[in-house]
Amino acid sequence: MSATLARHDPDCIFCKIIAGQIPSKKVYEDEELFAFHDIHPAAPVHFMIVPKAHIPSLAQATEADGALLGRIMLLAPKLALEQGCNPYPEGGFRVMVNTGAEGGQEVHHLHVHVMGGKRPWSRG
Ligand code: DGP
Repeated sequence: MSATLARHDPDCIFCKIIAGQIPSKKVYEDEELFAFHDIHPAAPVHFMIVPKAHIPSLAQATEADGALLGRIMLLAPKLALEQGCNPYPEGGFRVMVNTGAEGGQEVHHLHVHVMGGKRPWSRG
């Protein structure tokens, strides 16, 4: 079994989205990463990039996940532009990783929010 499949939680809503068991508005997919629109957008452009591996939160990421996290960060600006965010520096976007209850995390599968578009936003 691959490392990615070994880190799958059948009860996780984002694992189900990645597996296609729950529909989503997909933005991007490769072997390791999946990106899709947030069901409750807080900005004109609002999608999330998630690892396919079930890492519950940033607090559980390890040194071994370093390259994966780096790939997410480098993918964010590319997808942000593709999804309609305006270019830096007049435009740009926000990257947010809610972690744990006090960090506002509701879904316990590591996800990186990417938000942009003309302000004001609801989480502005
Ligand atoms: P957070 O608070 O960081 O855990 O944000 C979780 C986000 O996930 C929240 O903004 C809403 C979104 N979300 C929850 N369930 C679904 C779903 O079934 N589909 C999609 N596309 N987004 C979801």
